[in-house]
Amino acid sequence: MSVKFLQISDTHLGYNQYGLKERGEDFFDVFKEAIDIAIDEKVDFILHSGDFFHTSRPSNEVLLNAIDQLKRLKEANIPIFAISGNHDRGNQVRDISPLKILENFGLNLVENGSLYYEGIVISGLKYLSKVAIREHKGIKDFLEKILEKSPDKNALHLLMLHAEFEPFFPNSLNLNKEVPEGFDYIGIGHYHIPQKPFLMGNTTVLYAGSTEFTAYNEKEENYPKGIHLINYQDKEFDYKFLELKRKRPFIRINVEDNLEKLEKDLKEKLEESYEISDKKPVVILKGNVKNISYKDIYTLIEAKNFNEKVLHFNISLTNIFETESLVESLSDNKEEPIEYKLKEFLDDENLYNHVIDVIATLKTFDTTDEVKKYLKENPNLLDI
Ligand SMILES: [Mn+2]
Repeated sequence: MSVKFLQISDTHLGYNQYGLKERGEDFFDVFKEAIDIAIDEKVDFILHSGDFFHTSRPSNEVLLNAIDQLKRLKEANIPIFAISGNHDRGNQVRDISPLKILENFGLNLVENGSLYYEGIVISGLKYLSKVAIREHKGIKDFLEKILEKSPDKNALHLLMLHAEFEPFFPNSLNLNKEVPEGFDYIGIGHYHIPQKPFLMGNTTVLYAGSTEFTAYNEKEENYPKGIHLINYQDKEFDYKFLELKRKRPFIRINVEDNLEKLEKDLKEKLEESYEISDKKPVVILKGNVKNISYKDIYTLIEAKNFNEKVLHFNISLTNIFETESLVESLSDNKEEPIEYKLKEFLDDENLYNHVIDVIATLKTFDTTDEVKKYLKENPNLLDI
């Protein structure tokens, strides 16, 4: 038997990152590119391992655009099988997964069970809450039941999962212990950096990754975004990673106490970016500085018209001087600064650090108008 399919995951349709419609369009651009590839390659089907939508309440426009892409697949006779991820499963009490709507337009939802398609058993387990996982001491019993009910024990068994596994998520499930023998292939969503497939016993495992940046950090920046073309022939999985070209370029620059250097770095990186993509990049500026402020950077951006060449600036500065003065005031404890007061009622250390960062950022502006402008350009400042 031979079969050819596309493994995709974490498309997060409808995510207007940074509050920008353009970012929402980017997520659709790469999704369309994936569908183009499926059609060009004449694959037998697509597996989607969760987080199809960014939220469980996508807008009508997002639903309509998703349905348009499903129509293209239907016309090309390519079925798509999917599970819900943590982003789009709905909270079960208040509402159902929006993928249930797409079932009426040809999407095959495999939430906790199997479908039998042309001699292949395609199984899926949607994202489960931490409570459900604790109650069942993992996901193994779900997977064992799926296998028990398999319509054809000798068929090729493909599985989709969307869950947290070691080592990508600390203190999470151990894939080796959770998966019973009997699945030939597992496509896993949730972890956003695409990995190469590996063998676990007789099972081929692939962490698919996301198709666009939902978060941008040092860990993700050096990895491409893409999808996976899988060819199963003579009992072996042959594999090809296909990079998606329509993704938005991201640039990261380390900010030092030198505005001239920043200008030079920015110019260089923008030129490089325009060589690989006609999309204006998102620019991440980060640094530990003493003598320059957000305001200085915004003044530079405006004076040199960088706004015209960049989709969005995401700036985050840590001010060495501010941190030092905070430590001093904490130790002598003469008057209680707001940071000290906050510690009394913010138990969570991450939350505390986040709030302190926000305050430090806002302190560098002189007027409310400046703060408003900054918040408009960096709406994710308050994301927790
Ligand atoms: Mn995701």
